[in-house]
Amino acid sequence: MIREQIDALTRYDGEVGEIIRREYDRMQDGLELIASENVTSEAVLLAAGSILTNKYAEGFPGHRYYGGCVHIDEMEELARTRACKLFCAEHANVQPHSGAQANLAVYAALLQPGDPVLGMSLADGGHLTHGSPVNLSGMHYRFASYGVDPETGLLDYDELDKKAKEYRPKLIVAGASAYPRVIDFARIAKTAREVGAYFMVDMAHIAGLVAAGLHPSPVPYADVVTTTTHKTLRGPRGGMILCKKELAKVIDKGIFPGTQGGPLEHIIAAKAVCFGEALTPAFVEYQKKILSNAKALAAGLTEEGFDLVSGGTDNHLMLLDLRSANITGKELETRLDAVHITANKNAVPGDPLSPFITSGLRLGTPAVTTRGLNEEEMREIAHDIRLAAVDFENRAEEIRASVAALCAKHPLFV
Ligand code: DSN
Repeated sequence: MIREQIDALTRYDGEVGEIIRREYDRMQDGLELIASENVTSEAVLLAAGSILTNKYAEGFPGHRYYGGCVHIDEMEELARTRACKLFCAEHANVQPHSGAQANLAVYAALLQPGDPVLGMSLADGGHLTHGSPVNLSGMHYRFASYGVDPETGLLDYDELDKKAKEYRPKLIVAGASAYPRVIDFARIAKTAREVGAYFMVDMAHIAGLVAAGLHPSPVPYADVVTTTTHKTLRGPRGGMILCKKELAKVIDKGIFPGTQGGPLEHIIAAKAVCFGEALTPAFVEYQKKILSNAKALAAGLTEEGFDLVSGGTDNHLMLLDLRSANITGKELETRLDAVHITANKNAVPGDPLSPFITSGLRLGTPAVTTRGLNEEEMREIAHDIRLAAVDFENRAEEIRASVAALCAKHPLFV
């Protein structure tokens, strides 16, 4: 179906169609190991490409600023209901255009400019929108940060607790974009309660695992939970906010009129499809395979001689510490690109190099697991990555052949 869609588009607009065709081929012919990416279903793509893009619907179901929203209301209500069922949440706002928008909307809803906030340091695996000075979050609010123990690579909960008691934040933000271990939300919630702070969890990376019951859910512990819908959750590119009933009004206002205008109702339809898929037993099986593939890839990389931050992984991602491998994250990312393996350079805790170079590489298994790759194939990929790191000049063709065979065996869409 996807090929036919691209053909149809190419008949209307050859230039656009051909670029999409080239991107389709790149995806089909390469192994996607970026931990935050995935391959959505045809149903998600159909909804995202639907006529709902035509409709303006500022406001929320039952309270819109435009006429003609009767079916849009049905769709947004369906998405909200499915989201609440999936995550056992009291209220869902499915309008955030992205995870960053979701986070900024929560800050706008709960904070005043200049308020103190405590979030995980970007350098230790946090996220730009958790208080980086180059992001609006760090410019408008007074963020302090906690991080990981430099020896173990594990979140230092004692340090977090100590900082919270000294700093007295109005909000504590948990969640990460490069942390390979389980996060103890109950423990951070206890600290938040003790210092009288709101507790927000950005579960974007692990949302699929949470939905499947394979990572402890933050929903019972946090006042507000934000997420994207396109990572492990495997839906369309977008965001969502979950919260307790008593915060529903203020959080909704943080999105509209606070930080966004018209919602993307075609994307909300695709989110509804994604939540429907995530409520099936097949999705739980898929998430289990993401985890077993991540464990196999981490074990394979360790056997190949790589150091992993924290020594391994409990979730869908891992972080190679390349300081002992005599190669930078940037160089390894470039070499892997050349053999059709896509990954991203990433700072490791205590990284002496700049974020544009880095001493680390982040790898994740959601997208390759969607394509059906198995644990044995993860070990083959680990070997390919090792060859790229140690003997790229002589072994590049061999790696390309290995990648091509894996991609041919596991088509992007069947
Ligand atoms: N950019 C995302 C990631 O790659 O983790 C986080 O927003």
